[in-house]
Amino acid sequence: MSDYQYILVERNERIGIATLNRPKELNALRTQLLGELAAALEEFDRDEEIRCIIITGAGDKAFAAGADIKEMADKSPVQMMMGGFEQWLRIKRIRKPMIAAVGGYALGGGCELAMQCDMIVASENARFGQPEILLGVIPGAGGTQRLARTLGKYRTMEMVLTGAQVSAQEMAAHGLVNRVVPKGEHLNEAIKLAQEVAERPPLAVRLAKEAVLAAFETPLEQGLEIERKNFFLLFSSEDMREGMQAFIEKRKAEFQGR
Ligand code: CO8
Repeated sequence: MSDYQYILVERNERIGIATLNRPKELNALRTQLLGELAAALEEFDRDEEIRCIIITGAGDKAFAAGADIKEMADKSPVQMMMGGFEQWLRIKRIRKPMIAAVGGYALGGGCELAMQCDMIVASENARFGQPEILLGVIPGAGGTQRLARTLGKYRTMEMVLTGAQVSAQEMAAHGLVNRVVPKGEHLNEAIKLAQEVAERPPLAVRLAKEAVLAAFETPLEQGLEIERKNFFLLFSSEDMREGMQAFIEKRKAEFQGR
């Protein structure tokens, strides 16, 4: 793995863990940090040993308190466009499942990064919010769209128009958080969830992720088509033969990722 300045990268068996590591600045997302994160995630995505990825934040105060306001304050529109935005697209293209393990603040770009993940595990002190309006801007990395698709119009409007923070419990009640755990337990719980996913056949996991994401980006007919084609495609995998044979023989399936 490469040397990074602002993130830590580790492997826990078949799980890749990327930790945003600027705890004194509440893991604010500098452009370089986002570039490092995108590179680390791409490396995990290419690595056949890795089956699931976790993104978390160092320290107990924050997952990430947003884009780095000090870095952003003087930027022009063109600098913003040419700067960190490409990194968000790179993160969006990761094909393996990603879990956000959120302890403390997930605000602005931090909330958007958590929402780019496929599942969110949060500790009970986690706080989610899109406070950009308080800075004279609006969310720019998916906040208005991804919140609205999960929480609906009215809650999203309240969050985006007031910038108010929302608790992990409330986000769980509205379907944006999978599990709320005691303070400090978010990473352990995310690892447990990742281990479950890591045991599943990786080709099916990858095509399942693609199909679920299609629900957010395509009309129903097209999403159904993607699902159907991915379903048929998996009948060419050895893991499908193994999975069904193991069921018939009443034994545990041994998936090889082929
Ligand atoms: N950027 C830079 N520095 C930050 C940020 C941030 N987002 N958040 C916290 N920090 C720094 C503080 O400046 C402080 O540094 P210092 O000690 O040098 O003064 C340190 O982290 C600790 O923060 P606080 O002292 O403020 O800690 P508190 O516990 O008092 O407050 C809060 C915690 C409530 C989280 C507070 O820090 C806060 O409001 N932070 C800003 C939150 C925010 O507005 N986030 C949204 C930023 S805008 C954004 O994310 C847009 C994303 C667009 C993406 C699209 C790109 C193309």
